[in-house]
Amino acid sequence: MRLGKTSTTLGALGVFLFLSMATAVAADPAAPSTGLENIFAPESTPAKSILDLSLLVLAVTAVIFVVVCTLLVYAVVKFRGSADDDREPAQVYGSTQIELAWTIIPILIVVVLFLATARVIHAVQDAPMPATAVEVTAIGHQFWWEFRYPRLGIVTANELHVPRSDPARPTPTFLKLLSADTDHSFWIPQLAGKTDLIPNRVNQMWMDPHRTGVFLGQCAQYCGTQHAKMLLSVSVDSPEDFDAWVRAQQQPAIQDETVTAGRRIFESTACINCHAINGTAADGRFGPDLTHLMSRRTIASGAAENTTERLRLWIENPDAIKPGSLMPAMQLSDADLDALVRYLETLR
Ligand code: HEC
Ligand SMILES: [Cu+2]
Repeated sequence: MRLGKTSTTLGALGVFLFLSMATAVAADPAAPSTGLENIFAPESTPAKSILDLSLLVLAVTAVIFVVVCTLLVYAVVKFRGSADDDREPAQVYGSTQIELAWTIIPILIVVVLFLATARVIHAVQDAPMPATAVEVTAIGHQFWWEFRYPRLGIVTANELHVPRSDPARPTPTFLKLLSADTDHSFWIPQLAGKTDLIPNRVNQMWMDPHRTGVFLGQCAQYCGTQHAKMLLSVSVDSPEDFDAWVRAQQQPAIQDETVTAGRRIFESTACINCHAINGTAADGRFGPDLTHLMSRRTIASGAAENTTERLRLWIENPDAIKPGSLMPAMQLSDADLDALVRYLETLR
């Protein structure tokens, strides 16, 4: 009787798992992003191939689950004994048929799963790069992302921009993944599989998003204290918007005479050792490029909105927003802070 209870529990668990999977699959892909990215709503070829493969694996294993549970319930009910019956049941040894069946069927299942997986890995990892592809080098830092577009001469941080890829004229984005310090991992669930960024190694990945919008991800490999505040944001733009963004990013920083005071503070303190501002003396590479800081919605890898008040707080004391971040508090006076923020806010 105890066995019977176990299998009822197992059965209920199975039904629960199945229902929760079914509701996840039914989620509306057009629904506004909740910030919780849905692996069941792929928007790019690699993510779609991975989802299709996992649905196949889930289907195969679900069938096995149902068959095993059914046999288990059947056996428990059919062969249950009564309390006063202490005879041994009949013992059966060496049925060639049964031995063959439970050897060959699992081997066939494994071969099918292996072949299907190998096909998807090949299609995703060996996809040739078309001439129209956008090339990006993504570099993981503690605790932010650097994005370089070597062919376009752009350097930016934390908010990746890629063009929508239309099936008629594909413009996929091919990424080279590097690390400046330790292991990080690049994962935008709706766009592509997870790939690590490893020091002294070049990894690759690509995505061809079919829909415009902002897709979120998160560093998926523990890399230090602020690993959890390493948001990845990919803005998929229409081809026109992407071109406009590229042209704006290619400009050197705006020189605004009204904020010279702030600029002087920036250039006479350690800021320039860590940050680059294209067209000025600042060419540090330890922190994010600030040439077009104001084109980003957030600062510090999504840790704060890019507003006057948060920007000021960040420069005054980065730890207030991201404890353990690798930017030091510079002990500036209130007047200097105000002037600096006014300068930074001209960097559109
Ligand atoms: C020792 C190197 C270092 C110095 C000096 C430094 N920073 Fe930073 N800064 C960083 C790092 C590293 C980050 C990224 C922090 C993170 O997101 O974890 C950063 C981030 C920033 C950001 C946010 C950029 C973005 O897009 O997220 C701003 C703005 C900024 N620093 C301004 C300044 C200013 C102004 C100064 C001088 C008062 C300064 N920094 C001095 C290293 C430095
Ligand atoms: Cu990381």
